[in-house]
Amino acid sequence: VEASIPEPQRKAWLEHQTSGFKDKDGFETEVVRHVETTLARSMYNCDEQAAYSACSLAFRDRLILEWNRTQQRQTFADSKRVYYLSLEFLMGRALDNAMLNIGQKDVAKAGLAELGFRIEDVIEQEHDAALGNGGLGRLAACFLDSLASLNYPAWGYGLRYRYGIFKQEIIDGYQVEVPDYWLDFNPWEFPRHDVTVDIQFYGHVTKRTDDNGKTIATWDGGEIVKAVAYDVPIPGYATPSTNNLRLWSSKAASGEFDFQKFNSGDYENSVADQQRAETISAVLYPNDNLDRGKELRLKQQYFWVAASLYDIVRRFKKSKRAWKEFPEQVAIQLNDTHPTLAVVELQRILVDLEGLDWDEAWGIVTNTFGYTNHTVLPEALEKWSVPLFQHLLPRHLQLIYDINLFFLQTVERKFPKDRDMLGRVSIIEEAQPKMVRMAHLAIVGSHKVNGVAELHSDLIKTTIFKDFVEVFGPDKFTNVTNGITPRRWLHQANPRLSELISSKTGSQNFLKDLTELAKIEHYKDDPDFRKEWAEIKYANKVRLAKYIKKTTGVDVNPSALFDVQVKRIHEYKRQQMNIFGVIHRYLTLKSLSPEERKKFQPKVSIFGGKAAPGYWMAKQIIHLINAVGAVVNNDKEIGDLLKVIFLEDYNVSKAEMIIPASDLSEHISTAGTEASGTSNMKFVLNGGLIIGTCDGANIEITREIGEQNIFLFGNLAEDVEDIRHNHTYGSHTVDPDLVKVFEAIEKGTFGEPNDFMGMISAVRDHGDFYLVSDDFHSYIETQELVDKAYRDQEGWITKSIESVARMGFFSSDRCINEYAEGIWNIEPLPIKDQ
Ligand code: CJB
Repeated sequence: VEASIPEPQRKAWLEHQTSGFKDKDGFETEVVRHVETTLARSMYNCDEQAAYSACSLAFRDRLILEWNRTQQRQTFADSKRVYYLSLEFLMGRALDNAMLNIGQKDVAKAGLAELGFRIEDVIEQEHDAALGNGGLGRLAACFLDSLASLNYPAWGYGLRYRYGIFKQEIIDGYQVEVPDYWLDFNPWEFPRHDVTVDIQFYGHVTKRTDDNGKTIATWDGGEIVKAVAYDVPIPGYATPSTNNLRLWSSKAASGEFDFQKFNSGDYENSVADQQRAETISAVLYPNDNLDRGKELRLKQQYFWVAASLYDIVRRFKKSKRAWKEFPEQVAIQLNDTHPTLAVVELQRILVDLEGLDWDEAWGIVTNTFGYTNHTVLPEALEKWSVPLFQHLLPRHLQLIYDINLFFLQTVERKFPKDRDMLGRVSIIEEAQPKMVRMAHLAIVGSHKVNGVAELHSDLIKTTIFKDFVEVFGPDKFTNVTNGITPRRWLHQANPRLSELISSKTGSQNFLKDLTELAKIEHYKDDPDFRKEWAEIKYANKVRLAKYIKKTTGVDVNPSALFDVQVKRIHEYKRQQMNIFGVIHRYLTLKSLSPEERKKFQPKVSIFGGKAAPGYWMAKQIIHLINAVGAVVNNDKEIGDLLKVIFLEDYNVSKAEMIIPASDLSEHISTAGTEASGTSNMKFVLNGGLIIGTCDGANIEITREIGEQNIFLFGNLAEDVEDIRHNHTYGSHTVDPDLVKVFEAIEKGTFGEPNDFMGMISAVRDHGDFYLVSDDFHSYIETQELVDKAYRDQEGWITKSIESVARMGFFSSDRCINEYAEGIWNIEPLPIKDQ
């Protein structure tokens, strides 16, 4: 029975609800109310944690109202929606973002101050929502911000992991992983116990022929797990639009443990079913750019995809439209290949459950999906074994075989007798055991495939997906260069810089249209502006220096050049080259006389990032960085000339503090390996310069800001293959400066040399796959150019201002508009007065 809506009461109540607080008193009243009632505490016993909780609940109340209105508006408009399917959403903290997007941080600051709290301390209480590994997950979070800010009708779908990415501790110089249980108190999610979907695994398929001679497949038996929806409101910036991120949590279908087993004394097994079911959404796999092929991961993928599609189809069916209109109402974006099963699941729903013809169903499917590729690294391309599929998802495997058959038939028509081509493009790899190539399935099942930066989109067309360009033609493949949200990565992370920019551009509109940054270039020679610019950077460095002192005990001089590399630790990202460079710098300093040393540019080398728990080489890199720090930081001769810092547990909220404090950041991947990079954009947007290779978005950043404002070095992507070939078949000599670095390590300068031999022999004895030695000389030379440029502080400030002014292109708003127009074919929903 549905309650009839008491319209007058509802209206009367809503009239009193505005989307913001009237003033600081209004805000305080709400905080006090939440402390005293929701939290059942007294204001006399309200600590920072309680203040955080109450403040979040007060803002959450504002969000919910707009969230409801947005959903009603979208339902009423009945226009096309986009669904962003991502296994990762690296959201970070929500409160600061909510306050800024609603536009009432000032009110909260004043209100909290009156209640006896500093807003910064309150914000710091929040645990990061860390449901992602790195760039791919953070990109999804930036996209949600832009989708809401631009008023697109959009939903995110993901998994509600009980444990996000592990917390990293550094103990005796080694990484130790600690579980990240983040759900103790999370005011930003709403359990929807009434929104559940039963998800089937295992079982068997039977086929029969109906009266019309049509084959009907039914999938029976196996195991059922329940998916429960948890909704997270996503506020847009300076708009009432508040979108929804729906995360699925797994539960045993019965929801209860087995009392019979319990009563008969079988305590352990009585909860086993429940625990097994809950395991599905228990933990985020902590690998970045690596596919491990674990059964539970495939279970996660199907669980999330099936629940999301059920939800999407249920919403579509309410509109009572014909199936052929599905792609006019629904766009689904596959964030990497992780959700590719959605292609098969939609075909299954349409053919097996809704009775559509194969071809009609397949037309709907391919017009619905778009696929984004984020990497060309072979070890990251997902493959699942056919026997595993057969066991876990028997009907889906049949459908994949049929999809593949029809696809290969079209290929054969186009390329008769080219058996090699058929083998190369097949969705099934003929190996032992056979494997399902998820990227091939994603390409075949989508109408558009995009890379994430120009170079990367070209590379996928000429290397890993070359054959598909021949099969489908070039128009199916496109580029959408990544972007970042300026709300979090400028306004929130660097409030003073944001304030200075708005004072010169005349408003905060640059946060909605980042190309307005261009206006600040007029002020690049204005002495007051330049002074304020430099002071802001310095203040951000002082803040980071204090944090370094607090967390590592090391004193660093804020006037030194802060050189930062923070990102996941990976051989292709080449943190090893950076630390070898630091050792080279240390050896050079040691060889100089005290007089000569005085001329040297003081530097703080700052590292941060997690290694996947099973990635031995990445862990060795972390260990070497810490070992070098332990020696260099305690060398009295060196003092402030060089410090080496490893910041523990790099995450989104730490990035918000570190990025605005950098003078120089390192984006030094082997050319052709980093698809885009997005932190490069964040650093430049905050006035830091870059040392980098001609890789990913570095290339487009250079085009926008000008070659004079970036320090590029190293071999080009087009030459990498030949160089590698030479390493294997030609002569391979290690760069002489790098030899000296290796000798120092081997002498025991940084502790037990055996601890670091893996890194050395990868370069010296195992083909130097990442071209560390080939690029080392050019890297060192370019670092010398950096030192020289930094000594000319005035010149440096000009570079910094020019760079920021020219970063307008890299907003995720531009990026989302490109997806909307070129891939999703959706329009923003206008906001009218309600
Ligand atoms: N990326 O973070 C990941 N994980 C992967 O498994 C594959 C790629 C990154 O995606 C970012 C967003 O597109 C890119 O900027 C970055 O270069 C890429 O490594």
